[in-house]
Amino acid sequence: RFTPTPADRFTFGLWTVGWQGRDPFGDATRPALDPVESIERLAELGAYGITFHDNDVIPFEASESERAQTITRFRAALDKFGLAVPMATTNLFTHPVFKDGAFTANDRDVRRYAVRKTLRNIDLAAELGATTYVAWGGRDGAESGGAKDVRLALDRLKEAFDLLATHVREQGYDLRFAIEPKPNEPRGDILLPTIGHALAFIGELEFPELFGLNPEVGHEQMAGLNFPHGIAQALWHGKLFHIDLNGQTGPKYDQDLRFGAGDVRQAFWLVDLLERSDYQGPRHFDFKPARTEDFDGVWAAATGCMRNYLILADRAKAFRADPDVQAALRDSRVEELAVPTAADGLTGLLADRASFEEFDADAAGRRGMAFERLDQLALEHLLGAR
Ligand code: 3MF
Ligand code: MG
Ligand code: MG
Ligand code: MG
Repeated sequence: RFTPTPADRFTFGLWTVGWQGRDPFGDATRPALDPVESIERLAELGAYGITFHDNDVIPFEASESERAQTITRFRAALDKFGLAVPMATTNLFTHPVFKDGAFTANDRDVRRYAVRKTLRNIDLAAELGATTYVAWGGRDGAESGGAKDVRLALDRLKEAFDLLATHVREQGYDLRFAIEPKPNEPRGDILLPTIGHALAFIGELEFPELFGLNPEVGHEQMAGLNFPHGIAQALWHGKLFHIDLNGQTGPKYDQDLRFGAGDVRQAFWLVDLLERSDYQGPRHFDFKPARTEDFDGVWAAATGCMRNYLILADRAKAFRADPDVQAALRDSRVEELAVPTAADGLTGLLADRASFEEFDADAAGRRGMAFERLDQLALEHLLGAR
């Protein structure tokens, strides 16, 4: 029970299990992991695929021939262990050249380099069969007000995304972009800090249909926002292209806890929403196994991510199937929200005396919503008490 299989479509960033535990105050606590070993272990654990930044596989300084050899070895491992690559992305943040950002660096030569680095990895992503290309701003942001003209930075961000989309169209790739919002860290403030900011920005692009979102649990929660609500809005706009699942305990540094750790109630409502939605993409984990762990702890954390998703899906299903919950949902009039407010149109609404002139606002104000009972039932299902 709760044993993941590839049919569950669980995917992991190579940088997750491969994280060596370096943080701003401490050195690495684990040696580097060979991506081929990660592929083998994740396949054994029941994952469907892996995702990567260019430099998770190909060292930044690799020559053309080293790059080609590395890719050949990487592809062979994917084939051997049967893992897919549904998504890829670019590292535009580690090397010092990106210290002021990539697509929005003040230095034009850095911006041109960043777009070229991304274009090259898009070609590799398409070659490996990826259908989603994630763009996380990384260091596109600032620490001080005078350092970045944000309106110009948004012009340059649009310019970069228009170039990337033009390339995808010209090459005929079956690839869409998923922008990943994050409020801060490593910059003091990052551009496109939340799902809402990113959705609004996409509307200004030349090929908006090629752009959606890759929201991350912890990133929205760092801003104190409700992640399931953000996901619901992304779904509503048809823009949930991909997702980064992990855990976070409120507004603090980007914790990247394994999925299910952190705010388990939001995790429950998230899985309940995803499983009832039309989202068909991978369930992608972007977490960091704590730096206290050895490799046994790394694989335990990866397994925990997948098990917690399956357990929460099971709990959410039981919640929805419970007759007491169905009665509580009725008492809370949850489904009444599906009824249009004025199917009779503006004329009908204006002519309807019951809607205003004869409406008893005091009586309506006295009606209880019965949400407490509904939420208690949810909590009891989540806690395994029902
Ligand atoms: C940073 C992140 C990133 C992105 C990745 C692209 C290193 O907080 O979440 O992970 O997810 O760059 O997908
Ligand atoms: Mg993150
Ligand atoms: Mg992420
Ligand atoms: Mg995070």
